Amino acid sequence: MAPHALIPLPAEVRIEPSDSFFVEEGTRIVVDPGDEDGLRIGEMLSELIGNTIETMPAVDTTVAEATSVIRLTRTGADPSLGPEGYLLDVGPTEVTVRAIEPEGLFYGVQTLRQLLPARMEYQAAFPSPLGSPVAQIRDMPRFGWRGAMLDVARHFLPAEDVMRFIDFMALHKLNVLHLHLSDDQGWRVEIEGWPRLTEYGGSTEVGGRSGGFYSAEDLEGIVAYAAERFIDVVPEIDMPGHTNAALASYPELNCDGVAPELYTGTSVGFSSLCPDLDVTYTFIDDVVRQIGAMVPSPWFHMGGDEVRELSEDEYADFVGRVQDIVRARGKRMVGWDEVALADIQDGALVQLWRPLWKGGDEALEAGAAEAATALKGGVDRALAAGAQVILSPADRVYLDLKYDSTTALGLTWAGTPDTRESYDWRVDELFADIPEASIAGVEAPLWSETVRGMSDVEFMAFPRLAGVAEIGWSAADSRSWDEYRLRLGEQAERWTALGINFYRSPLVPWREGSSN
Ligand code: NGO
Repeated sequence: MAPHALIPLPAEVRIEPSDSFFVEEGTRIVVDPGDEDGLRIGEMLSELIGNTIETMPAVDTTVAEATSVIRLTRTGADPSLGPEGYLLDVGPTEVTVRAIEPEGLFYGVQTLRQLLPARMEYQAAFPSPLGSPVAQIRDMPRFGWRGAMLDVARHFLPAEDVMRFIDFMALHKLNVLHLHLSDDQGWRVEIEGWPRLTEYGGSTEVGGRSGGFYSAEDLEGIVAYAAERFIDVVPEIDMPGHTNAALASYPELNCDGVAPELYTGTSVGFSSLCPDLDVTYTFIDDVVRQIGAMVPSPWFHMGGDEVRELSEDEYADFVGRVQDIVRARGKRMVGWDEVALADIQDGALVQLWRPLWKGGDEALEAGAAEAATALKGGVDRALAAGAQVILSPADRVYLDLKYDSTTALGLTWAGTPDTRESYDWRVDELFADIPEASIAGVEAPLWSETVRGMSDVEFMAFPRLAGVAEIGWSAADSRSWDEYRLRLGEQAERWTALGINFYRSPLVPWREGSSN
């Protein structure tokens, strides 16, 4: 059995299993006077605990005569732990979370949650004592970008499902939700002045079923829900390729003025916005401005992947123009790794996804070796200009790939990364030629060609997403698969209580538990 079930693994953990803190009917949560964020985080904790006890713990700024206290405070915090770091001290009668920023308080609470019994996650649990071992934890993340991506374009996911996914991200201290909002098969966000994008372009999805889209209120609702959990929603409108839904909606966006049919298959690379038309850039500017207003993130993801319809020069000019629009609208650009072939500016992010970084170019086939050389040259130039990278190597962290050849859902184009392969790699080995300071972090994309509805999403994401969360958060030297798989096995009861439809990987000793 693992000594604790914390994922991601904290920087320093001391557990004293012989002594415990118990949440009781009289337990109080105490926050600093005037700390609105602390109050909100305290209330979230109270609700969680409230599943399992008769009276939800009161959240207040003082405590008269409680025998058991959970304190969330900014005083005595260690600034060297950074804005997301925290100290968690679980004593026999008092728990203290200290952090300089609310993010840190929130993460300290997630850690406390994982120390408390999994049955607290049931919505209406039978009242029973909740104990945490006495512990001292000092923690901070390795990377600032710890992301997951949902492709709501190939198969649409209603806002409630996205929020449920956000809950699971928060439990694992992930802080970026990248939403892939448009592709050949669907346009999923309302844009004023371009109503057919959603009315027509959003009407279907892969397989030809009816699709769907987010109104501005829906998207703002998702963003607000995420923000309460310290998750930044990064919107992506994929361009110039992956744009059939937009091209089908507006003939004037096509070079020949003729709109193609809606597309419900799963091929890639056949569509492109027309780089020679002025209306293309008016359209992009409208989209960037309006989405930028709905989503406060500093980032706008322009896609940029898999463009086969433009020449290299046309492509590079296009990316340059979009980058200027994004900057003019006050945002910083993110793009899939092909954008490194254009002139990438200071402050942008290049998301490495193609499995071209494998230990030395000799491991690659001839065509791929050429692509790898071009990509690496582009990335070097982008880094020299002041850009950074996000790591999403498909053969490791693409959540839409099958776990093995027997998985019913999923693709296989970059392999079948099982739970071990998606966890058991090191950033400094796989990307040895990129300095750590140039790495913003890691992100696990879940493309949805074969993934329809929340139950499919959960099955493909869990357990792999927990492993990616740990790669993003925990120091590389502290991680090992042999130890991790035990901690992972301990998640079964909590994930079951949360109703997560996770894949019981045969590589993991799941401890299902039976208590409620
Ligand atoms: C590729 C492609 C996507 C596919 C995905 C499937 C990128 C960046 N573009 O990743 O359109 O959905 O693979 O795994």
